[in-house]
Amino acid sequence: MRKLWGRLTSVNVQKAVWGLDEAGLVYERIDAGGAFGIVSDPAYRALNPNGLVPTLEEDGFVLWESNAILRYLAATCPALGLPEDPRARAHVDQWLDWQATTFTPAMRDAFWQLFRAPEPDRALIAQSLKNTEAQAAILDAHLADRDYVVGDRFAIADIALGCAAHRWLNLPAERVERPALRRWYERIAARPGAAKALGEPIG
Ligand SMILES: N[C@@H](CCC(=O)N[C@@H](CS)C(=O)NCC(=O)O)C(=O)O
Repeated sequence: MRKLWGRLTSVNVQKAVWGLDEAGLVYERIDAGGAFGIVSDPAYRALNPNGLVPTLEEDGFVLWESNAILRYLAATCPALGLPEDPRARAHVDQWLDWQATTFTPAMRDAFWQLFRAPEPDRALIAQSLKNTEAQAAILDAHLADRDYVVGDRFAIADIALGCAAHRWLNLPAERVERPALRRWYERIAARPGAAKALGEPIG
């Protein structure tokens, strides 16, 4: 039995859902985190001591950290196979790390202030949008002559960055139009495997 814990409004849960759906795996998703609670329950903490989502559970095997979940799915499911070439794999890792350490953190303040703060801090939003524009420009330039983030096939780097781009492109804010980023996002968001992950309002 395979279970995924986490609410669909979490960008990190979206990555895991997209990975599972692309891989064609059967799983039960249990809403957890945010208003659903559960993440502070001792039983959940025993699975994931961080009290965060997502957590994947497969017959006693437990895995947290959304990009680790994506790497695991890619390692075990041919449909999401990692490239064999070590350099191409390294590029997949590079972009996964960049998503987690750079792109998503840059937009965090804007997202929280726009969706969660009772009195949004406009200066914080402006700074976060400015920081994210700089990262979006990097991704846009990278995608200028590519259909996918690494090589010529869809891979987990597209999933991680696709979920981050989904949030970025749907923030209720003004953005610089980035044609290559937009084209790539629309291409991968149209995949059947993305339907559930990207199907909810971002907030
Ligand atoms: N690095 C972790 C971050 C996980 C994380 O921060 N999850 C957020 C949602 S995106 C969370 O669980 N927040 C608390 C909650 O939803 O209750 C990952 O990539 O899985």
